[in-house]
Amino acid sequence: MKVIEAGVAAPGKKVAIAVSRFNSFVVERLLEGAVDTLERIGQINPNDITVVRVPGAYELPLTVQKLAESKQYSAVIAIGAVIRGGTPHFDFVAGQANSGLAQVALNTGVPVAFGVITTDTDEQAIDRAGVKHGNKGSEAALSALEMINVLDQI
Ligand code: INI
Repeated sequence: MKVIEAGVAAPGKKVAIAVSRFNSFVVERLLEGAVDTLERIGQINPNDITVVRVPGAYELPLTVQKLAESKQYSAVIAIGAVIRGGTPHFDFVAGQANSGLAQVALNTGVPVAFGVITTDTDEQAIDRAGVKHGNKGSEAALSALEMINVLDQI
């Protein structure tokens, strides 16, 4: 039996992070988690990390698509926070971010890590940005690193 699996060190690789400004109080913590994981665990050189800021999670799929199509990056990480308000707007933004990002990965063949949290409350968002439930930006970065190495082997 041949099993393909990979570690998470990827020195020498270039990674892009698309990050939304909306809900910056939590998104900045997710970004910090992602960068820390890329550098400390992935051994990615800080100069090989490109951060692109966009208005909101709705803008992430197009931005990530452009980054992936540039073929300059081994993986792209999307980071954002969609927090439910009292209107259906949440569902449109969260749905577009989710399906749009999945589509980009399939269409370009470049791994796209999903670091967009969708929560009902600010507190749940904070808990996922380095408080009670880890840091989803860091988890997305770990997944990007592993996918870079897995896809390299296939
Ligand atoms: N964008 C977010 O990233 N998170 C949200 O919670 C959010 N809400 O709830 O409205 C949000 N809206 C803005 C949206 O992403 C676009 O930037 C905007 O609609 C302009 O295209």
